[in-house]
Parts: sequence; structure tokens; C-alpha cells
Amino acid sequence: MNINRRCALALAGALVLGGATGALAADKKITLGFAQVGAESEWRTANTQSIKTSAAKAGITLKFSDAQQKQENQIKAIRSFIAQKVDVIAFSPVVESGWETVLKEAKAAKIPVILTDRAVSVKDDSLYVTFMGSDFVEEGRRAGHWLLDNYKAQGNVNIVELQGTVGSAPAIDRKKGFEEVIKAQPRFKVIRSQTGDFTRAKGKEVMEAFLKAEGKKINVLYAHNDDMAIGAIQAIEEAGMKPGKDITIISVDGVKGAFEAMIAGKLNVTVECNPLLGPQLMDAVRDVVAGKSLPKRIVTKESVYPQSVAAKEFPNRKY
Ligand code: GZL
Repeated sequence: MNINRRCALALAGALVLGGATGALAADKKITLGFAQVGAESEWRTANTQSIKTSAAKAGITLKFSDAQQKQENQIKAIRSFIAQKVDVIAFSPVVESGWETVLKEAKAAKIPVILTDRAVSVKDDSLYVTFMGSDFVEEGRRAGHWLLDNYKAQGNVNIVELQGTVGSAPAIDRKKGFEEVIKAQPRFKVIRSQTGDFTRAKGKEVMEAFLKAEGKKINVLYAHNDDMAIGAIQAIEEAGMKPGKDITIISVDGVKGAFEAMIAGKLNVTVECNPLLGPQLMDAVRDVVAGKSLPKRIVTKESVYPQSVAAKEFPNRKY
């Protein structure tokens, strides 16, 4: 066969292969590596469910890891996703700091990273494509505004606070937003504040300590999530006091357990923090793989649900 014909065939073959490879690239199944915080709360369970269901629906292969609320486990998982050459990495950082090194490794491997739910504090925000999640400072403000607008008793108001996981964005920001609002009325004072690590068990344990130290001086509990509030409700009842009456309780998330506690008159209000980020995350993953640009910040829309609307809203709750 003459040289020209051989070259023409080789070129045609290359085009077909290239085309085929190109076609395969377009149809190639996307693989997403997701490093989840843990399974510490009803909110987290709903968040995980939303991510798994949405990935299946989107036909995206999901590699999922549960870090049991330990940063070193999340870092290990991200490194494993890099080694497996996934198309995109997403995670909810358990705490804000300590991510530069592993995010630089993902960048060097040319694997885009999406932050969901919680933020990281890094100097170089090119280390992640976008952060999608709630505005936790605003959630704290909403809790504070509800208290100032609805707490009727006169005189000093002693508040105890159950903080979320130390160093986590929701704990830092919910505290910041709440304090920013209540400082307008100095009669509202936080007399004790300690982490309950977002769990029912720890929330109960710390509330027992608050009650031992302050007892009937406590007028209000501000819990950074519903699970800690539900744990605290048990401690308040075991101390012979009426949660939602002797102690006004404000919490965050809006999980079903909170609505049940409000219907029972034991919780006064929950500030919604939407965990159902799965569909939005899968859209973002597909856009990133398709080379589309994304806003650096995608904020989830949320509400505030007082006890008075709990029974009516409960049937609509998806988590
Ligand atoms: C908030 C999320 C928090 C929830 C807690 O977006 O990170 O973590 O408020 C969960 O219930 O544990």
C-alpha cells in the first residue's frame, strides 16, 4: 500500500478513535468523591440521604466517606479520592481551618473541589470552585431577633448557650449572629456557653451541668442545633422544670424532632437550616465537569418556624 494511503488511513483511524474518545468523554460517567462530616444529627442524616439519592438520580457514581466528625478522616478520604482520580471532590468541612495542604494537592491533581454546608477559611479561594450552604450568621441573627421580639417577661434574662462543634463554621457564626442582635438589649445576657458538639447526648450532659450550676436562674436556652436542644429538653424535665415554659428554648435546623417537640410545647422556635443540598450539588458537579463557571457562593433559602405554626407545617417537612 502506498505511503499516502497509509497516512490517510492512519489519520482517519486517529480521527475515529479521537472522535470515539471524544464521544466517550461526553458520555463518560461522572465520579464524585464526597467526604461527609459524620452522622452526628438528624440534620446530617437528612443531608447524607439527599446527596446519595440525588447522585443516583443524576447517574453520578458516588464514592462516599463518613469521617465520624474527625478532620483527619476527612483529609484521608480526600487524599483517597485524589488517588482514585475522581472527577470532582465535594465535602462539608468539619472545622474551618487546616485544609490548605490537602486542597492544594487536589488542585495539583486538577480535581475541582466543591464545598457544601460548611465553609473553610483559606487565603486562596481558588482552592475551591464554590461554597453552597446556609448563611449561619443570619441564622444566629434570626434566633436573636425571635428572642427580642417574643420574650415578654420583664427584668434580666439569663441565657445559656449550647454551641456546635468547636471551630466549625455553624458554631462560630451562629454565636456571632445571635450576640450581634441581643447586644441591642443588655438585659439579655449569655451567662453560660459551652459546646454540645451538635449531638443529643452531649447536649443533655452539658445542660445538666448548666442546671446544676444555675438552676432556676436560667430563663432561655439557645442551642446551635435541634439535636442538642432535644437532649437538653430531657435534662430540663429530669430536673423537674418545664422546657418551653420555665425555660424558653430556641434552636436551629428545623428537623422533624424539633417540630414534634414544639407540638408537645417543649420547644419554642426552630430556625431552619436546609440539609437537602443534594440536587443543587449534582447540578454544580455536572456544570463543573462541563467546564461551566459557578458563583463562588450559593446561599440556601430558609425560614423560621415558631411553635404556633408547628402542627400545620409538620406534614410538609421533608427531613
Ligand atoms: C449546618 C450543619 C450543622 C447542623 C447540625 O449546616 O453543618 O451540622 O446545624 C449538624 O445539626 O450536625
